[in-house]
Amino acid sequence: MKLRYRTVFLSDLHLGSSGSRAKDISRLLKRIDCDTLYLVGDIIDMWRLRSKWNWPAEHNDVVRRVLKMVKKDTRVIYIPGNHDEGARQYAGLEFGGVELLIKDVHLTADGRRLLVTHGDQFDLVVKHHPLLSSLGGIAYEWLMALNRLYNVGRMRLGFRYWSLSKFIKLKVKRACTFISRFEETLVKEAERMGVEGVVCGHIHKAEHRVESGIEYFNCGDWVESCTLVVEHDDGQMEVLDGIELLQQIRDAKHRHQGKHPKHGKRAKHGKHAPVIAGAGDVLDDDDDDLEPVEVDIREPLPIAR
Ligand SMILES: [Mn+2]
Repeated sequence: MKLRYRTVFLSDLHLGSSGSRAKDISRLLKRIDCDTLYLVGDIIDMWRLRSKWNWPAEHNDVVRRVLKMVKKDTRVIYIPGNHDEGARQYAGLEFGGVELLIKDVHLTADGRRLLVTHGDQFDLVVKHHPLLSSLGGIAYEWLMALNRLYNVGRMRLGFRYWSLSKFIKLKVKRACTFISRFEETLVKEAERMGVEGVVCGHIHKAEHRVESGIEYFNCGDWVESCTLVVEHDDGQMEVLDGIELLQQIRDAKHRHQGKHPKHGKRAKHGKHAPVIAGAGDVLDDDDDDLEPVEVDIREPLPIAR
């Protein structure tokens, strides 16, 4: 089963950091068939890699999955963000068929032009207070680690995933002001460029809204919310929950095999094992169809300082 889209926009995968949901990203990419894949920044977290080299096999699998899509004629455009800004110096070049660009204007099937940018250039905190933003980054990582622990407990008890940062973003007014200012600035930039909308990432908050006639899309992230923006073949754009998509694929697969979608193989023992979002033991996980490693990243990539 393949999910067919004209364009897929993913951002903030943060590969190389322990929080990255790399396995889920690979699972989803495996099921996607699209003409163009935009990687909208913070794909490889060079900030984290610089302080601690952490590149498990699952993170490499994402790279291999993307390269496989290139081989199958998907156009892949990588627009670096602030966590992979080292790659910006290679803008205009191509790596294994992946095009590197600072920003792009995407033309939808129904003729709308959308500015594609990571968005950190429009984040005043990152721009003027780099120390503050990296401290914020460390605090964020601690919070995420705490949130993961909490959710392991919740899932063992059969509860749904609960997002701490979503809660904070909803509750804390300052975070709201920050987010709305970011969104506003990007809408203004699209207006200035005379395009119909913008697709960005950076603030880890998936979104679609229309502000003064300009469409604002944010891809969210794959550290926590696991979201993506897609363009259907008719030009319709949509923000999707990646974990829900994976669940639908799983259910469809079980229906196909004539099993009850909720209980899978374990049902015959009469045990109601909870289906955990992201736990892919029921999903076909073999990576035999992956190409041999073409890019083996053992050494840190050169980083411009
Ligand atoms: Mn960013």
